[in-house]
Amino acid sequence: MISRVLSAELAEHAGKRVTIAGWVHRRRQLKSVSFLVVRDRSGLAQAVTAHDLPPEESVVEVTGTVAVSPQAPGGYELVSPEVEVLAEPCVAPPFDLYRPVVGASLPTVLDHAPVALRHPLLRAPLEISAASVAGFRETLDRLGFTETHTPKIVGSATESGANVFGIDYFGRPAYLAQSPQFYKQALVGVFERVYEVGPVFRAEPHDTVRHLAQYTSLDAELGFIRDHRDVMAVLREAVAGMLESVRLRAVSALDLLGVVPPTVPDEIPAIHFTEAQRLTSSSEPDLSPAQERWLSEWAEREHGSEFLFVTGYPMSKRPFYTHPDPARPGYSNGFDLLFRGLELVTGGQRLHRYEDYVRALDGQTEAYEGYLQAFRYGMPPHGGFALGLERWTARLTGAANIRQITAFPRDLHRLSP
Ligand code: AMO
Repeated sequence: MISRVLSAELAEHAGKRVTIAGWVHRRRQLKSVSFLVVRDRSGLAQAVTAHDLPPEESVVEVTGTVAVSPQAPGGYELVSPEVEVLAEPCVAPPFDLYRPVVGASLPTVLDHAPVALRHPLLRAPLEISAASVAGFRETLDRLGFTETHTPKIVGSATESGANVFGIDYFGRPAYLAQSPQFYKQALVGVFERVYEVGPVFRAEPHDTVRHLAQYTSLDAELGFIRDHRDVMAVLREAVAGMLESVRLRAVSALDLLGVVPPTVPDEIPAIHFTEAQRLTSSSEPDLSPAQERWLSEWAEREHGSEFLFVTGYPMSKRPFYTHPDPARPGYSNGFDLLFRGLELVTGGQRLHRYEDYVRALDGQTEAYEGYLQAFRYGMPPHGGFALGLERWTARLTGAANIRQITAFPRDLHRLSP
């Protein structure tokens, strides 16, 4: 009986006749014999035949007998194959997908993303990204969090009015959500612990290697905390779970990219903002990208950690919902997590009493009435964080530009494909 198998499973079917399905990754026609390498979701498989072969990226089903072949990918190949072509490409890919390097510039890759991403080296970071999200979900599920889905079309800006996309909503002004911030807080009033994995939108006017106009935010929010340190502890678990999942689920992607995931210390080193200022000889109320890089190197040197928490950012630099540090006027219970020189996460404790919000908004509450309902009806001390998935994957895989590891990036210039 003929059964459909994956290319990675050939060894289990030695001597049998099986069918694999995928794309023609590479064909090599020699004088008397031809090699056909088929790519499917599990990897590559080779078939050997005397016949002509369809061009690269043809979609094929190949039925053949599994035979040992030390030179073939995985050590097995299909002999005496019958090749059925399910679809033929109209044009050749813009660069060879079978070469062990990506032979094209980033703009060429992005312009041809639907086919370029089939290159194993460009696909691998997306596998790492998927495994990371699976680990994030797994960890927060285990810790009693509920996954939620909140609106991406909203009536007011959540983070700052500056980089928000305005849209026309049935004749009324509306915005694309810059974060699920207000909704995740409201849902703490329902579930105590929530998380969300979803797109967020930032009208970033800057063309940088770490900003996108749409990115994937891994958000969490939890109630009944003492202060921001309880949030940091959950974040440490989430990051450890993401790395564990990558190690388990993305083995071949890690191998292909030559990436060894870092370990997370049991306790991630943490320094107060004022200490960060002292270390970088700065008196600025925020950290520059160069200072973040320097601090990361310092953490690696002093603490052997690729992760570093900076806590207690000045209140003036955090959004209005941030809880102040009761012990240090002017400073907040907000934190950032730096990873390999880059801000990966922002989080903190939030205000939870209605009157504190009225004060923080200087009484200008009209635009926020929907949000403030939660606090009118009683909210526990709570806090949360948001981790930028693309920044995470870029840092993990060593990609210099966030666009390299984003399937169809949106930025200042790019709206298609
Ligand atoms: P913040 O605005 O700092 O915080 O965003 C959280 C994290 O999202 C990532 N990030 C980005 N990634 C790609 N392109 C961008 N344009 C971009 N902007 C931000 C970063 C950043 O650390 N509501 C708060 C979070 C919270 O307190 O829970 C917020 O959105 O990795």
